[in-house]
Amino acid sequence: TSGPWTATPLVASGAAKIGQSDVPDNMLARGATVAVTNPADRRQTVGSYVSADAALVDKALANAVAAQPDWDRLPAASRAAILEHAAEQLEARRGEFIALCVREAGKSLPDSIAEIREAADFLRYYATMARRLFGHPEQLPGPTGENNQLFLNGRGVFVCISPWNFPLAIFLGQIAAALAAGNSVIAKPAEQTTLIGYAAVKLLHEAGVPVDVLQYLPGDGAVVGAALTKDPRVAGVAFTGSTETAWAINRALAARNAQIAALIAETGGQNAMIADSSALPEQVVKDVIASAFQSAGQRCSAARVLFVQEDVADKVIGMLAGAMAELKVGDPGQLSTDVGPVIDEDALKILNDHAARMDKEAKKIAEAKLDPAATSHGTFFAPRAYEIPALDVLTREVFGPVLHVIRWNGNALPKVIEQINRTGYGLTLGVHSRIDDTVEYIRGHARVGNCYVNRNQIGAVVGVQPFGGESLSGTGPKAGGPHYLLRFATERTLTINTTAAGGNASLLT
Ligand code: UN1
Repeated sequence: TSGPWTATPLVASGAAKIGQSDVPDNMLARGATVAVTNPADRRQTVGSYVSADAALVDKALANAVAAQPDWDRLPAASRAAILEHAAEQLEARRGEFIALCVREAGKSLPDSIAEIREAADFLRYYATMARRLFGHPEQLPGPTGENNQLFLNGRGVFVCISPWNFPLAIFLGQIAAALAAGNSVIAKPAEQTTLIGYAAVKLLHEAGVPVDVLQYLPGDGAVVGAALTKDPRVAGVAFTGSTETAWAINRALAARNAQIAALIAETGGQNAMIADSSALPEQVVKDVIASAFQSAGQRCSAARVLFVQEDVADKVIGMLAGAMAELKVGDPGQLSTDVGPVIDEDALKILNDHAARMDKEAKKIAEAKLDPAATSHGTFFAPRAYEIPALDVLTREVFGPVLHVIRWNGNALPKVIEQINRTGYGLTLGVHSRIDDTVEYIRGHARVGNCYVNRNQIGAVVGVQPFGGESLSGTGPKAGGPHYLLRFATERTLTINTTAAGGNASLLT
Protein backbone atom coordinates (compact mmCIF):
# COMPACT_ATOMS: atom_id res chain seq x y z
CA THR A 1 0.00 0.00 0.00
CA SER A 2 1.00 3.59 -0.33
CA GLY A 3 -0.29 6.90 0.91
CA PRO A 4 -0.25 8.34 4.40
CA TRP A 5 -0.29 4.94 6.17
CA THR A 6 3.18 4.09 4.95
CA ALA A 7 4.57 7.60 4.76
CA THR A 8 8.34 8.04 5.02
CA PRO A 9 9.39 8.29 8.64
CA LEU A 10 9.08 11.80 9.97
CA VAL A 11 11.63 13.61 12.04
CA ALA A 12 10.63 16.11 14.69
CA SER A 13 13.63 18.10 15.80
CA GLY A 14 13.99 19.47 19.27
CA ALA A 15 14.89 22.87 17.86
CA ALA A 16 13.88 25.68 20.12
CA LYS A 17 12.98 27.70 17.05
CA ILE A 18 11.76 25.48 14.29
CA GLY A 19 12.70 26.79 10.90
CA GLN A 20 15.15 29.28 12.30
CA SER A 21 18.75 28.83 11.32
CA ASP A 22 20.39 30.41 14.35
CA VAL A 23 19.89 27.36 16.54
CA PRO A 24 23.33 25.79 16.47
CA ASP A 25 23.30 22.20 15.33
CA ASN A 26 25.23 21.13 18.37
CA MET A 27 22.29 22.11 20.55
CA LEU A 28 20.15 19.59 18.73
CA ALA A 29 22.80 16.91 18.89
CA ARG A 30 22.89 17.01 22.66
CA GLY A 31 19.53 15.36 23.02
CA ALA A 32 18.96 11.73 22.25
CA THR A 33 17.23 10.67 19.05
CA VAL A 34 14.17 8.67 19.95
CA ALA A 35 12.34 6.32 17.57
CA VAL A 36 8.55 6.52 17.40
CA THR A 37 6.76 3.24 16.70
CA ASN A 38 3.16 2.46 15.80
CA PRO A 39 1.14 1.25 18.84
CA ALA A 40 -0.86 -1.09 16.60
CA ASP A 41 2.28 -2.71 15.17
CA ARG A 42 5.53 -2.10 17.02
CA ARG A 43 7.56 -3.32 14.04
CA GLN A 44 6.59 -0.14 12.17
CA THR A 45 8.65 3.00 12.76
CA VAL A 46 6.57 6.13 12.32
CA GLY A 47 9.48 8.53 12.69
CA SER A 48 11.86 9.87 15.27
CA TYR A 49 12.44 13.00 17.27
CA VAL A 50 15.39 14.65 18.90
CA SER A 51 14.68 15.38 22.53
CA ALA A 52 15.47 18.74 24.06
CA ASP A 53 17.82 19.14 26.98
CA ALA A 54 18.28 21.70 29.77
CA ALA A 55 20.46 24.00 27.62
CA LEU A 56 17.77 24.18 24.98
CA VAL A 57 15.14 24.91 27.64
CA ASP A 58 17.25 27.84 28.82
CA LYS A 59 17.60 29.26 25.32
CA ALA A 60 13.91 28.76 24.54
CA LEU A 61 12.94 30.64 27.70
CA ALA A 62 15.20 33.57 26.80
CA ASN A 63 13.59 33.71 23.34
CA ALA A 64 10.10 33.49 24.80
CA VAL A 65 10.69 36.29 27.31
CA ALA A 66 12.05 38.58 24.59
CA ALA A 67 9.27 37.87 22.11
CA GLN A 68 6.22 38.09 24.38
CA PRO A 69 5.68 41.87 24.73
CA ASP A 70 5.36 42.49 20.98
CA TRP A 71 2.96 39.58 20.61
CA ASP A 72 0.90 40.90 23.53
CA ARG A 73 0.78 44.40 22.01
CA LEU A 74 -0.71 43.09 18.76
CA PRO A 75 -4.45 43.73 18.54
CA ALA A 76 -6.34 40.66 19.81
CA ALA A 77 -8.05 40.53 16.42
CA SER A 78 -4.68 39.98 14.70
CA ARG A 79 -3.83 37.08 16.99
CA ALA A 80 -7.34 35.69 16.45
CA ALA A 81 -7.00 35.90 12.67
CA ILE A 82 -3.79 33.84 12.77
CA LEU A 83 -5.51 31.12 14.83
CA GLU A 84 -8.46 31.06 12.44
CA HIS A 85 -6.11 30.76 9.50
CA ALA A 86 -4.44 27.81 11.22
CA ALA A 87 -7.87 26.17 11.69
CA GLU A 88 -8.52 26.47 7.95
CA GLN A 89 -5.14 25.00 7.10
CA LEU A 90 -5.65 22.15 9.54
CA GLU A 91 -8.92 21.26 7.85
CA ALA A 92 -7.40 21.56 4.40
CA ARG A 93 -4.67 19.10 5.44
CA ARG A 94 -6.88 16.85 7.54
CA GLY A 95 -5.84 13.63 5.77
CA GLU A 96 -2.24 14.00 6.85
CA PHE A 97 -3.19 14.76 10.45
CA ILE A 98 -5.73 11.93 10.64
CA ALA A 99 -3.05 9.52 9.40
CA LEU A 100 -0.64 10.74 12.06
CA CYS A 101 -3.25 10.32 14.82
CA VAL A 102 -3.87 6.73 13.69
CA ARG A 103 -0.20 5.80 13.28
CA GLU A 104 1.47 7.60 16.13
CA ALA A 105 -1.30 7.65 18.76
CA GLY A 106 -3.14 4.47 17.72
CA LYS A 107 -6.42 6.37 17.64
CA SER A 108 -9.30 4.82 15.70
CA LEU A 109 -10.41 6.50 12.47
CA PRO A 110 -13.60 8.02 13.96
CA ASP A 111 -11.60 9.25 16.96
CA SER A 112 -8.91 10.70 14.69
CA ILE A 113 -11.47 12.50 12.55
CA ALA A 114 -13.12 13.89 15.69
CA GLU A 115 -9.68 14.94 16.93
CA ILE A 116 -9.10 17.21 13.92
CA ARG A 117 -12.56 18.73 14.28
CA GLU A 118 -12.06 19.40 17.99
CA ALA A 119 -8.65 20.98 17.38
CA ALA A 120 -10.11 23.31 14.74
CA ASP A 121 -13.01 24.10 17.10
CA PHE A 122 -10.57 25.11 19.85
CA LEU A 123 -8.60 27.37 17.48
CA ARG A 124 -11.77 29.12 16.33
CA TYR A 125 -13.43 29.29 19.74
CA TYR A 126 -10.47 30.91 21.48
CA ALA A 127 -10.05 33.30 18.54
CA THR A 128 -13.67 34.38 18.97
CA MET A 129 -13.33 34.70 22.75
CA ALA A 130 -10.09 36.68 22.39
CA ARG A 131 -11.82 39.21 20.16
CA ARG A 132 -14.68 39.48 22.63
CA LEU A 133 -12.65 39.66 25.85
CA PHE A 134 -9.34 41.19 24.74
CA GLY A 135 -10.53 43.32 21.83
CA HIS A 136 -10.95 46.52 23.81
CA PRO A 137 -10.62 47.57 27.45
CA GLU A 138 -13.68 47.34 29.60
CA GLN A 139 -15.03 50.72 30.64
CA LEU A 140 -15.74 50.66 34.39
CA PRO A 141 -17.97 52.95 36.41
CA GLY A 142 -16.40 55.66 38.55
CA PRO A 143 -17.11 59.04 40.10
CA THR A 144 -17.32 62.14 37.92
CA GLY A 145 -13.89 63.39 37.00
CA GLU A 146 -12.36 59.92 36.84
CA ASN A 147 -12.01 57.42 34.04
CA ASN A 148 -11.53 53.76 34.92
CA GLN A 149 -10.66 51.03 32.47
CA LEU A 150 -9.83 47.34 32.79
CA PHE A 151 -7.27 45.84 30.39
CA LEU A 152 -6.48 42.17 29.83
CA ASN A 153 -2.93 41.20 28.91
CA GLY A 154 -0.92 38.04 28.53
CA ARG A 155 0.85 36.94 31.70
CA GLY A 156 4.19 36.32 29.99
CA VAL A 157 5.69 32.95 29.10
CA PHE A 158 3.25 30.05 29.25
CA VAL A 159 4.33 26.42 29.27
CA CYS A 160 1.81 24.00 27.74
CA ILE A 161 2.26 20.36 28.75
CA SER A 162 -0.15 18.11 26.95
CA PRO A 163 -1.21 14.45 26.92
CA TRP A 164 -0.89 11.75 24.28
CA ASN A 165 -4.58 10.83 24.29
CA PHE A 166 -5.59 14.09 22.55
CA PRO A 167 -2.30 14.85 20.82
CA LEU A 168 -3.80 17.47 18.55
CA ALA A 169 -7.02 18.72 20.19
CA ILE A 170 -5.73 19.31 23.72
CA PHE A 171 -2.23 20.19 22.47
CA LEU A 172 -3.55 22.90 20.13
CA GLY A 173 -6.32 23.91 22.53
CA GLN A 174 -3.88 24.84 25.30
CA ILE A 175 -1.54 26.61 22.88
CA ALA A 176 -4.34 28.50 21.14
CA ALA A 177 -5.69 29.78 24.46
CA ALA A 178 -2.28 30.89 25.69
CA LEU A 179 -1.46 32.61 22.39
CA ALA A 180 -4.88 34.23 22.03
CA ALA A 181 -4.44 35.82 25.45
CA GLY A 182 -1.09 37.37 24.49
CA ASN A 183 1.41 34.93 25.99
CA SER A 184 4.43 33.43 24.34
CA VAL A 185 4.36 29.65 24.53
CA ILE A 186 6.73 26.78 25.06
CA ALA A 187 4.96 23.59 24.06
CA LYS A 188 6.07 20.33 25.66
CA PRO A 189 4.19 17.46 23.99
CA ALA A 190 3.68 14.03 25.50
CA GLU A 191 6.68 11.82 24.74
CA GLN A 192 4.42 9.35 22.93
CA THR A 193 3.08 11.87 20.37
CA THR A 194 5.92 14.19 19.40
CA LEU A 195 5.41 13.92 15.63
CA ILE A 196 1.81 15.14 15.73
CA GLY A 197 2.89 17.98 18.00
CA TYR A 198 5.67 18.94 15.62
CA ALA A 199 3.28 19.03 12.66
CA ALA A 200 0.84 21.16 14.66
CA VAL A 201 3.51 23.67 15.71
CA LYS A 202 4.71 23.97 12.11
CA LEU A 203 1.13 24.62 11.06
CA LEU A 204 0.84 27.52 13.52
CA HIS A 205 4.17 28.97 12.37
CA GLU A 206 3.03 28.80 8.76
CA ALA A 207 -0.21 30.53 9.76
CA GLY A 208 1.79 33.46 11.15
CA VAL A 209 2.79 32.79 14.76
CA PRO A 210 6.40 34.03 15.11
CA VAL A 211 8.88 31.23 15.81
CA ASP A 212 10.01 32.78 19.11
CA VAL A 213 6.41 33.19 20.25
CA LEU A 214 5.72 29.47 19.91
CA GLN A 215 8.60 27.06 20.55
CA TYR A 216 8.52 23.30 20.66
CA LEU A 217 10.45 21.21 23.16
CA PRO A 218 9.78 17.48 22.94
CA GLY A 219 11.54 15.29 25.44
CA ASP A 220 11.53 13.46 28.72
CA GLY A 221 9.16 15.04 31.25
CA ALA A 222 11.69 14.49 34.01
CA VAL A 223 14.23 16.59 32.07
CA VAL A 224 12.33 19.12 29.95
CA GLY A 225 9.20 19.46 32.07
CA ALA A 226 11.23 19.73 35.26
CA ALA A 227 13.65 22.33 33.80
CA LEU A 228 10.73 24.42 32.58
CA THR A 229 8.62 24.37 35.73
CA LYS A 230 11.47 25.27 38.09
CA ASP A 231 12.47 28.31 36.03
CA PRO A 232 11.46 31.72 37.44
CA ARG A 233 10.76 33.06 33.94
CA VAL A 234 7.64 30.92 33.59
CA ALA A 235 4.41 32.84 34.29
CA GLY A 236 1.97 30.01 33.87
CA VAL A 237 1.54 26.34 33.07
CA ALA A 238 -1.36 24.69 31.28
CA PHE A 239 -1.26 20.99 32.02
CA THR A 240 -3.44 18.02 31.11
CA GLY A 241 -2.42 14.63 32.43
CA SER A 242 -2.27 12.69 35.66
CA THR A 243 -3.13 14.12 39.07
CA GLU A 244 0.30 12.98 40.33
CA THR A 245 2.12 15.04 37.67
CA ALA A 246 -0.07 18.06 38.45
CA TRP A 247 1.04 17.82 42.09
CA ALA A 248 4.68 17.71 41.00
CA ILE A 249 4.23 20.76 38.74
CA ASN A 250 2.42 22.62 41.50
CA ARG A 251 5.28 21.88 43.93
CA ALA A 252 7.93 22.96 41.40
CA LEU A 253 6.18 26.25 40.69
CA ALA A 254 5.64 26.94 44.39
CA ALA A 255 9.29 26.26 45.26
CA ARG A 256 10.63 28.97 42.96
CA ASN A 257 10.22 32.03 45.20
CA ALA A 258 9.55 33.91 41.98
CA GLN A 259 6.43 35.18 40.27
CA ILE A 260 3.33 33.34 41.49
CA ALA A 261 2.56 31.30 38.42
CA ALA A 262 -0.89 30.34 37.20
CA LEU A 263 -1.50 26.60 37.00
CA ILE A 264 -4.36 25.36 34.89
CA ALA A 265 -4.56 21.61 35.42
CA GLU A 266 -6.95 19.12 33.91
CA THR A 267 -6.28 15.76 35.51
CA GLY A 268 -7.75 12.35 36.22
CA GLY A 269 -11.14 10.99 37.11
CA GLN A 270 -12.89 8.03 38.69
CA ASN A 271 -15.99 8.54 36.61
CA ALA A 272 -19.26 6.78 37.26
CA MET A 273 -22.47 6.18 35.41
CA ILE A 274 -25.60 5.66 37.50
CA ALA A 275 -28.57 3.75 36.06
CA ASP A 276 -31.83 3.37 37.95
CA SER A 277 -34.68 0.98 37.23
CA SER A 278 -36.54 3.55 35.12
CA ALA A 279 -33.66 3.69 32.60
CA LEU A 280 -33.91 2.01 29.21
CA PRO A 281 -31.49 -0.96 29.40
CA GLU A 282 -30.61 -0.80 25.67
CA GLN A 283 -29.70 2.86 26.02
CA VAL A 284 -27.64 2.24 29.19
CA VAL A 285 -25.64 -0.51 27.50
CA LYS A 286 -25.04 1.46 24.30
CA ASP A 287 -23.89 4.51 26.27
CA VAL A 288 -21.75 2.68 28.81
CA ILE A 289 -20.01 0.77 26.00
CA ALA A 290 -19.16 4.05 24.26
CA SER A 291 -18.18 5.78 27.51
CA ALA A 292 -15.97 2.95 28.78
CA PHE A 293 -14.42 1.50 25.62
CA GLN A 294 -14.31 4.15 22.89
CA SER A 295 -10.73 5.42 22.50
CA ALA A 296 -9.75 2.17 24.28
CA GLY A 297 -10.97 3.86 27.47
CA GLN A 298 -8.05 6.26 27.27
CA ARG A 299 -9.99 9.42 28.04
CA CYS A 300 -10.06 11.15 31.37
CA SER A 301 -13.81 11.49 30.79
CA ALA A 302 -14.34 7.72 30.34
CA ALA A 303 -16.77 5.75 32.53
CA ARG A 304 -14.87 3.47 34.92
CA VAL A 305 -17.81 2.25 36.99
CA LEU A 306 -21.48 1.59 36.33
CA PHE A 307 -23.81 1.74 39.32
CA VAL A 308 -26.88 -0.19 38.29
CA GLN A 309 -30.05 -0.52 40.38
CA GLU A 310 -30.68 -4.06 41.58
CA ASP A 311 -34.05 -4.61 39.82
CA VAL A 312 -32.51 -4.15 36.36
CA ALA A 313 -28.95 -5.27 37.14
CA ASP A 314 -29.13 -8.84 35.81
CA LYS A 315 -30.72 -7.67 32.59
CA VAL A 316 -28.22 -4.84 32.03
CA ILE A 317 -25.22 -7.02 32.92
CA GLY A 318 -26.42 -9.77 30.57
CA MET A 319 -26.83 -7.31 27.71
CA LEU A 320 -23.48 -5.72 28.48
CA ALA A 321 -21.72 -9.08 28.23
CA GLY A 322 -23.48 -9.72 24.92
CA ALA A 323 -22.47 -6.35 23.51
CA MET A 324 -18.87 -6.74 24.64
CA ALA A 325 -18.59 -10.05 22.80
CA GLU A 326 -19.23 -8.07 19.59
CA LEU A 327 -16.49 -5.47 20.15
CA LYS A 328 -13.87 -5.62 17.43
CA VAL A 329 -10.37 -4.90 18.74
CA GLY A 330 -7.67 -4.29 16.17
CA ASP A 331 -6.20 -2.01 13.51
CA PRO A 332 -7.24 1.57 14.30
CA GLY A 333 -6.97 2.43 10.60
CA GLN A 334 -9.94 0.13 9.75
CA LEU A 335 -13.41 1.64 9.96
CA SER A 336 -14.78 -1.66 11.31
CA THR A 337 -12.55 -1.45 14.40
CA ASP A 338 -14.21 -0.44 17.67
CA VAL A 339 -11.18 -0.49 19.96
CA GLY A 340 -7.58 0.22 18.97
CA PRO A 341 -4.37 -0.36 20.91
CA VAL A 342 -3.38 1.22 24.19
CA ILE A 343 -0.63 3.79 23.97
CA ASP A 344 2.46 1.86 25.07
CA GLU A 345 4.01 -1.03 26.98
CA ASP A 346 3.80 0.80 30.31
CA ALA A 347 0.08 1.39 29.88
CA LEU A 348 -0.40 -2.25 28.91
CA LYS A 349 1.46 -3.46 31.98
CA ILE A 350 -0.64 -1.35 34.35
CA LEU A 351 -3.81 -2.71 32.73
CA ASN A 352 -2.60 -6.31 32.81
CA ASP A 353 -1.68 -5.95 36.49
CA HIS A 354 -5.10 -4.48 37.24
CA ALA A 355 -6.84 -7.29 35.33
CA ALA A 356 -4.79 -9.91 37.21
CA ARG A 357 -5.92 -8.39 40.50
CA MET A 358 -9.55 -8.19 39.37
CA ASP A 359 -9.46 -11.78 38.10
CA LYS A 360 -8.62 -12.82 41.66
CA GLU A 361 -10.78 -10.42 43.64
CA ALA A 362 -13.80 -9.62 41.47
CA LYS A 363 -16.37 -11.41 39.34
CA LYS A 364 -15.63 -11.19 35.63
CA ILE A 365 -18.65 -10.20 33.53
CA ALA A 366 -17.03 -10.23 30.11
CA GLU A 367 -13.76 -10.04 28.24
CA ALA A 368 -13.73 -9.07 24.58
CA LYS A 369 -11.88 -11.30 22.13
CA LEU A 370 -8.49 -10.41 20.69
CA ASP A 371 -7.81 -11.63 17.16
CA PRO A 372 -4.12 -12.62 17.24
CA ALA A 373 -3.68 -11.86 13.53
CA ALA A 374 -4.69 -8.25 14.09
CA THR A 375 -3.19 -7.62 17.51
CA SER A 376 -0.12 -9.71 18.20
CA HIS A 377 2.44 -7.05 17.23
CA GLY A 378 0.80 -4.13 18.99
CA THR A 379 0.06 -3.04 22.52
CA PHE A 380 -3.52 -4.31 22.65
CA PHE A 381 -5.63 -4.99 25.71
CA ALA A 382 -8.97 -6.80 25.54
CA PRO A 383 -11.80 -4.69 27.02
CA ARG A 384 -13.09 -6.20 30.25
CA ALA A 385 -15.93 -5.74 32.71
CA TYR A 386 -15.96 -6.86 36.35
CA GLU A 387 -18.52 -6.77 39.10
CA ILE A 388 -17.19 -5.25 42.32
CA PRO A 389 -18.93 -4.64 45.66
CA ALA A 390 -18.04 -0.98 46.19
CA LEU A 391 -16.13 1.87 44.57
CA ASP A 392 -13.32 1.90 47.13
CA VAL A 393 -12.08 -1.41 45.66
CA LEU A 394 -10.51 0.90 43.04
CA THR A 395 -7.61 2.72 44.61
CA ARG A 396 -6.48 4.62 41.52
CA GLU A 397 -7.65 5.68 38.08
CA VAL A 398 -7.43 2.75 35.64
CA PHE A 399 -6.70 4.43 32.32
CA GLY A 400 -7.96 1.95 29.75
CA PRO A 401 -10.87 -0.23 28.62
CA VAL A 402 -11.91 -1.72 31.97
CA LEU A 403 -15.43 -1.22 33.31
CA HIS A 404 -16.49 -2.04 36.87
CA VAL A 405 -20.12 -2.67 37.75
CA ILE A 406 -21.67 -2.13 41.19
CA ARG A 407 -25.26 -3.02 42.12
CA TRP A 408 -27.29 -0.69 44.32
CA ASN A 409 -30.62 -1.26 46.04
CA GLY A 410 -33.85 0.61 46.20
CA ASN A 411 -33.23 3.63 48.38
CA ALA A 412 -29.44 3.72 48.41
CA LEU A 413 -28.96 6.56 45.93
CA PRO A 414 -27.50 8.93 48.57
CA LYS A 415 -24.91 6.24 49.41
CA VAL A 416 -24.02 5.89 45.72
CA ILE A 417 -23.40 9.63 45.45
CA GLU A 418 -21.42 9.53 48.70
CA GLN A 419 -19.14 6.82 47.26
CA ILE A 420 -18.58 8.86 44.11
CA ASN A 421 -17.82 12.06 46.03
CA ARG A 422 -15.53 10.19 48.42
CA THR A 423 -13.12 9.32 45.59
CA GLY A 424 -12.06 12.97 45.66
CA TYR A 425 -12.20 13.12 41.87
CA GLY A 426 -14.94 15.12 40.19
CA LEU A 427 -14.84 14.95 36.43
CA THR A 428 -17.72 13.30 34.54
CA LEU A 429 -20.87 11.55 35.67
CA GLY A 430 -23.41 9.72 33.52
CA VAL A 431 -27.00 9.37 34.69
CA HIS A 432 -29.61 7.09 33.20
CA SER A 433 -33.03 7.76 34.66
CA ARG A 434 -36.39 8.93 33.43
CA ILE A 435 -37.37 10.28 36.84
CA ASP A 436 -36.80 14.03 37.03
CA ASP A 437 -36.48 14.07 40.84
CA THR A 438 -33.69 11.49 40.67
CA VAL A 439 -31.79 13.49 38.06
CA GLU A 440 -32.25 16.66 40.10
CA TYR A 441 -31.11 14.94 43.31
CA ILE A 442 -27.95 13.68 41.60
CA ARG A 443 -27.22 17.05 40.02
CA GLY A 444 -27.59 18.75 43.37
CA HIS A 445 -25.38 16.34 45.32
CA ALA A 446 -22.66 15.00 43.01
CA ARG A 447 -19.50 17.10 42.95
CA VAL A 448 -18.54 16.65 39.30
CA GLY A 449 -17.63 18.99 36.47
CA ASN A 450 -19.63 17.43 33.62
CA CYS A 451 -22.89 15.59 34.21
CA TYR A 452 -24.59 13.88 31.25
CA VAL A 453 -28.13 12.48 31.39
CA ASN A 454 -29.47 9.62 29.25
CA ARG A 455 -26.49 9.69 26.88
CA ASN A 456 -22.81 8.80 26.89
CA GLN A 457 -20.41 10.83 28.99
CA ILE A 458 -17.52 11.46 26.60
CA GLY A 459 -16.81 13.79 23.70
CA ALA A 460 -17.56 17.20 25.22
CA VAL A 461 -18.08 19.70 22.39
CA VAL A 462 -16.05 22.93 22.47
CA GLY A 463 -18.20 25.89 23.45
CA VAL A 464 -21.22 23.63 24.02
CA GLN A 465 -20.12 21.43 26.93
CA PRO A 466 -17.17 23.28 28.49
CA PHE A 467 -15.01 20.48 29.87
CA GLY A 468 -13.21 20.03 33.17
CA GLY A 469 -13.58 18.87 36.73
CA GLU A 470 -12.85 19.86 40.30
CA SER A 471 -10.80 18.77 43.28
CA LEU A 472 -8.44 15.90 42.25
CA SER A 473 -9.70 16.26 38.68
CA GLY A 474 -8.38 19.74 38.08
CA THR A 475 -8.29 23.44 38.79
CA GLY A 476 -10.69 24.74 36.17
CA PRO A 477 -11.64 26.91 34.41
CA LYS A 478 -13.18 24.59 31.87
CA ALA A 479 -11.52 24.13 28.48
CA GLY A 480 -13.74 25.23 25.64
CA GLY A 481 -15.72 27.41 28.04
CA PRO A 482 -16.24 31.16 28.31
CA HIS A 483 -13.89 31.66 31.29
CA TYR A 484 -10.88 29.62 30.16
CA LEU A 485 -8.98 32.48 28.48
CA LEU A 486 -9.22 34.69 31.54
CA ARG A 487 -6.94 32.37 33.51
CA PHE A 488 -4.21 32.93 30.89
CA ALA A 489 -4.45 36.69 31.37
CA THR A 490 -3.42 39.32 33.83
CA GLU A 491 -5.81 42.20 34.59
CA ARG A 492 -4.62 45.79 34.67
CA THR A 493 -6.69 48.82 35.53
CA LEU A 494 -6.01 52.39 34.43
CA THR A 495 -7.48 55.22 36.45
CA ILE A 496 -7.18 58.77 35.07
CA ASN A 497 -8.14 61.90 36.94
CA THR A 498 -9.83 63.75 34.08
CA THR A 499 -10.15 67.04 36.02
CA ALA A 500 -6.40 67.59 36.47
CA ALA A 501 -5.11 70.72 34.74
CA GLY A 502 -7.35 70.59 31.73
CA GLY A 503 -7.11 66.83 31.28
CA ASN A 504 -4.73 64.89 29.04
CA ALA A 505 -4.04 65.49 25.39
CA SER A 506 -2.18 63.45 22.85
CA LEU A 507 1.27 64.77 22.00
CA LEU A 508 0.51 64.06 18.38
CA THR A 509 -2.46 66.42 18.04
C1 UN1 B 1 -8.85 13.88 28.47
O1 UN1 B 1 -9.17 12.73 28.20
O2 UN1 B 1 -7.69 14.13 28.80
O3 UN1 B 1 -15.09 14.93 26.75
C2 UN1 B 1 -9.80 15.02 28.46
C3 UN1 B 1 -14.13 14.24 26.40
C4 UN1 B 1 -12.81 14.87 26.16
C5 UN1 B 1 -11.88 14.46 27.26
C6 UN1 B 1 -10.59 15.14 27.22
N1 UN1 B 1 -12.93 16.29 26.07
O4 UN1 B 1 -14.24 13.04 26.23
